[in-house]
Amino acid sequence: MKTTIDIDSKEVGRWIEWLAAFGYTKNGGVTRLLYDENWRLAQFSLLQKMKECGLNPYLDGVGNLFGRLEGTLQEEKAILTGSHIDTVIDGGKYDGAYGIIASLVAVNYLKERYGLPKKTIEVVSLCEEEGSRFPLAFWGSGSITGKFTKDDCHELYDTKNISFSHAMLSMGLQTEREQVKREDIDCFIEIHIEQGAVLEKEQKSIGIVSHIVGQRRFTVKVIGESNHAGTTPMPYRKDSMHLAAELITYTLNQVTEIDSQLVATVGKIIASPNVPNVIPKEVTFTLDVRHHQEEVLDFFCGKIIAYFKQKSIESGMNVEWEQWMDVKAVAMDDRLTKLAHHIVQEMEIPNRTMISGAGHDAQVFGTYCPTALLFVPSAGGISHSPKEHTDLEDLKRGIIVLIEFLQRLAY
Ligand code: HGY
Ligand code: MN
Ligand code: MN
Repeated sequence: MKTTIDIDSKEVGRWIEWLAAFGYTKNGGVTRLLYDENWRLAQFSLLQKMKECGLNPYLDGVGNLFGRLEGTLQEEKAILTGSHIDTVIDGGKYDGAYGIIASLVAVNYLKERYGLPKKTIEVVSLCEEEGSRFPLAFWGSGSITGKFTKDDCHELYDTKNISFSHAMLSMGLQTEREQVKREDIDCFIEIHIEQGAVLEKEQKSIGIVSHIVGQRRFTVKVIGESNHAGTTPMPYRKDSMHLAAELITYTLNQVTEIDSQLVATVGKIIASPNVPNVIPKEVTFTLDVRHHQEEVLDFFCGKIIAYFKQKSIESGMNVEWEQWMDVKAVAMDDRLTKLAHHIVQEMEIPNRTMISGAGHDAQVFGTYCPTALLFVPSAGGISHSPKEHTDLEDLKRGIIVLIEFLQRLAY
């Protein structure tokens, strides 16, 4: 790699471990859910770190944390760089967290080496991206860009029946808050682990994302009749688990029939009353569907919903579905992507352009302001798992590219 920039990769590793400690699980994963105690400790500890890095930290009305480095030109717009602080349940140390740490290390390096930028830079720790606690994802970036307003978070409950509003209030944040939508974002730059195996397989160190796939999420509820597991003959049952299994099997089998790049996942399933000797009254499952073309998503979702309706009539059981996410496939900004490509070529870093199969805050910002998304490799392509890992040298290389990127944009 050709560059005069150097940072201490061990220091980056210490930052990763430090942030992972907020929500460490017994098998080495991380669980840090929107507004939970680990989230609160992480966000307020990051606020302290931003202060130590000489940034002006502040929280907005939904808990997004910003660290501002004022530009000398005193322009209205700011360059935003960062990622999300929340995780999936028992996730990895790097998803989201790396992007925040990389941005903090990069802006701190630039300030130490070049002083104040011409353009204001803000490091952001976005409050929520995963949709792990409540049936709503991209709450942080969605609030900044106006995709979401306070009305979108009412009547949402987590699995412990705690309401979104109550969780926000317990953080000292007001649900009836002033709008947090911002009009002063110049561009958004995110660096993130790939969460796939392409870079590792092709021995590339940096991925430059051209597009992020569109993503739809549903909650499907099958309503049958609970009854005795021993005394109810099979023909007399309205077994919601049996029907749910049919719907799930059909849905997942349809995917490869329709398009090789379509993916669908049933990641969560809850039976009620959820005991071994009772035929379940209700089974609720989630469905996550992704593709980079909206028309493929339209066709697939239309097909499976028609099947749900048909099976509901045949079985005499109710099948209800609610779509609670619809994030469009988004192209990243051409000018920023070209600049990123120019930088990695100049530095002679092995790189490739690619589509992101994972969703990112960059796809929400991408419909709102010029946005770029960079990847570093994921070991074995594993993510959303305690086994998630990226080598220190890859983490360091990503930060060096981010430093150069921000330097070109802001100084
Ligand atoms: O689900 C995703 O693709 C992202 O990690 N939130
Ligand atoms: Mn994730
Ligand atoms: Mn992520």
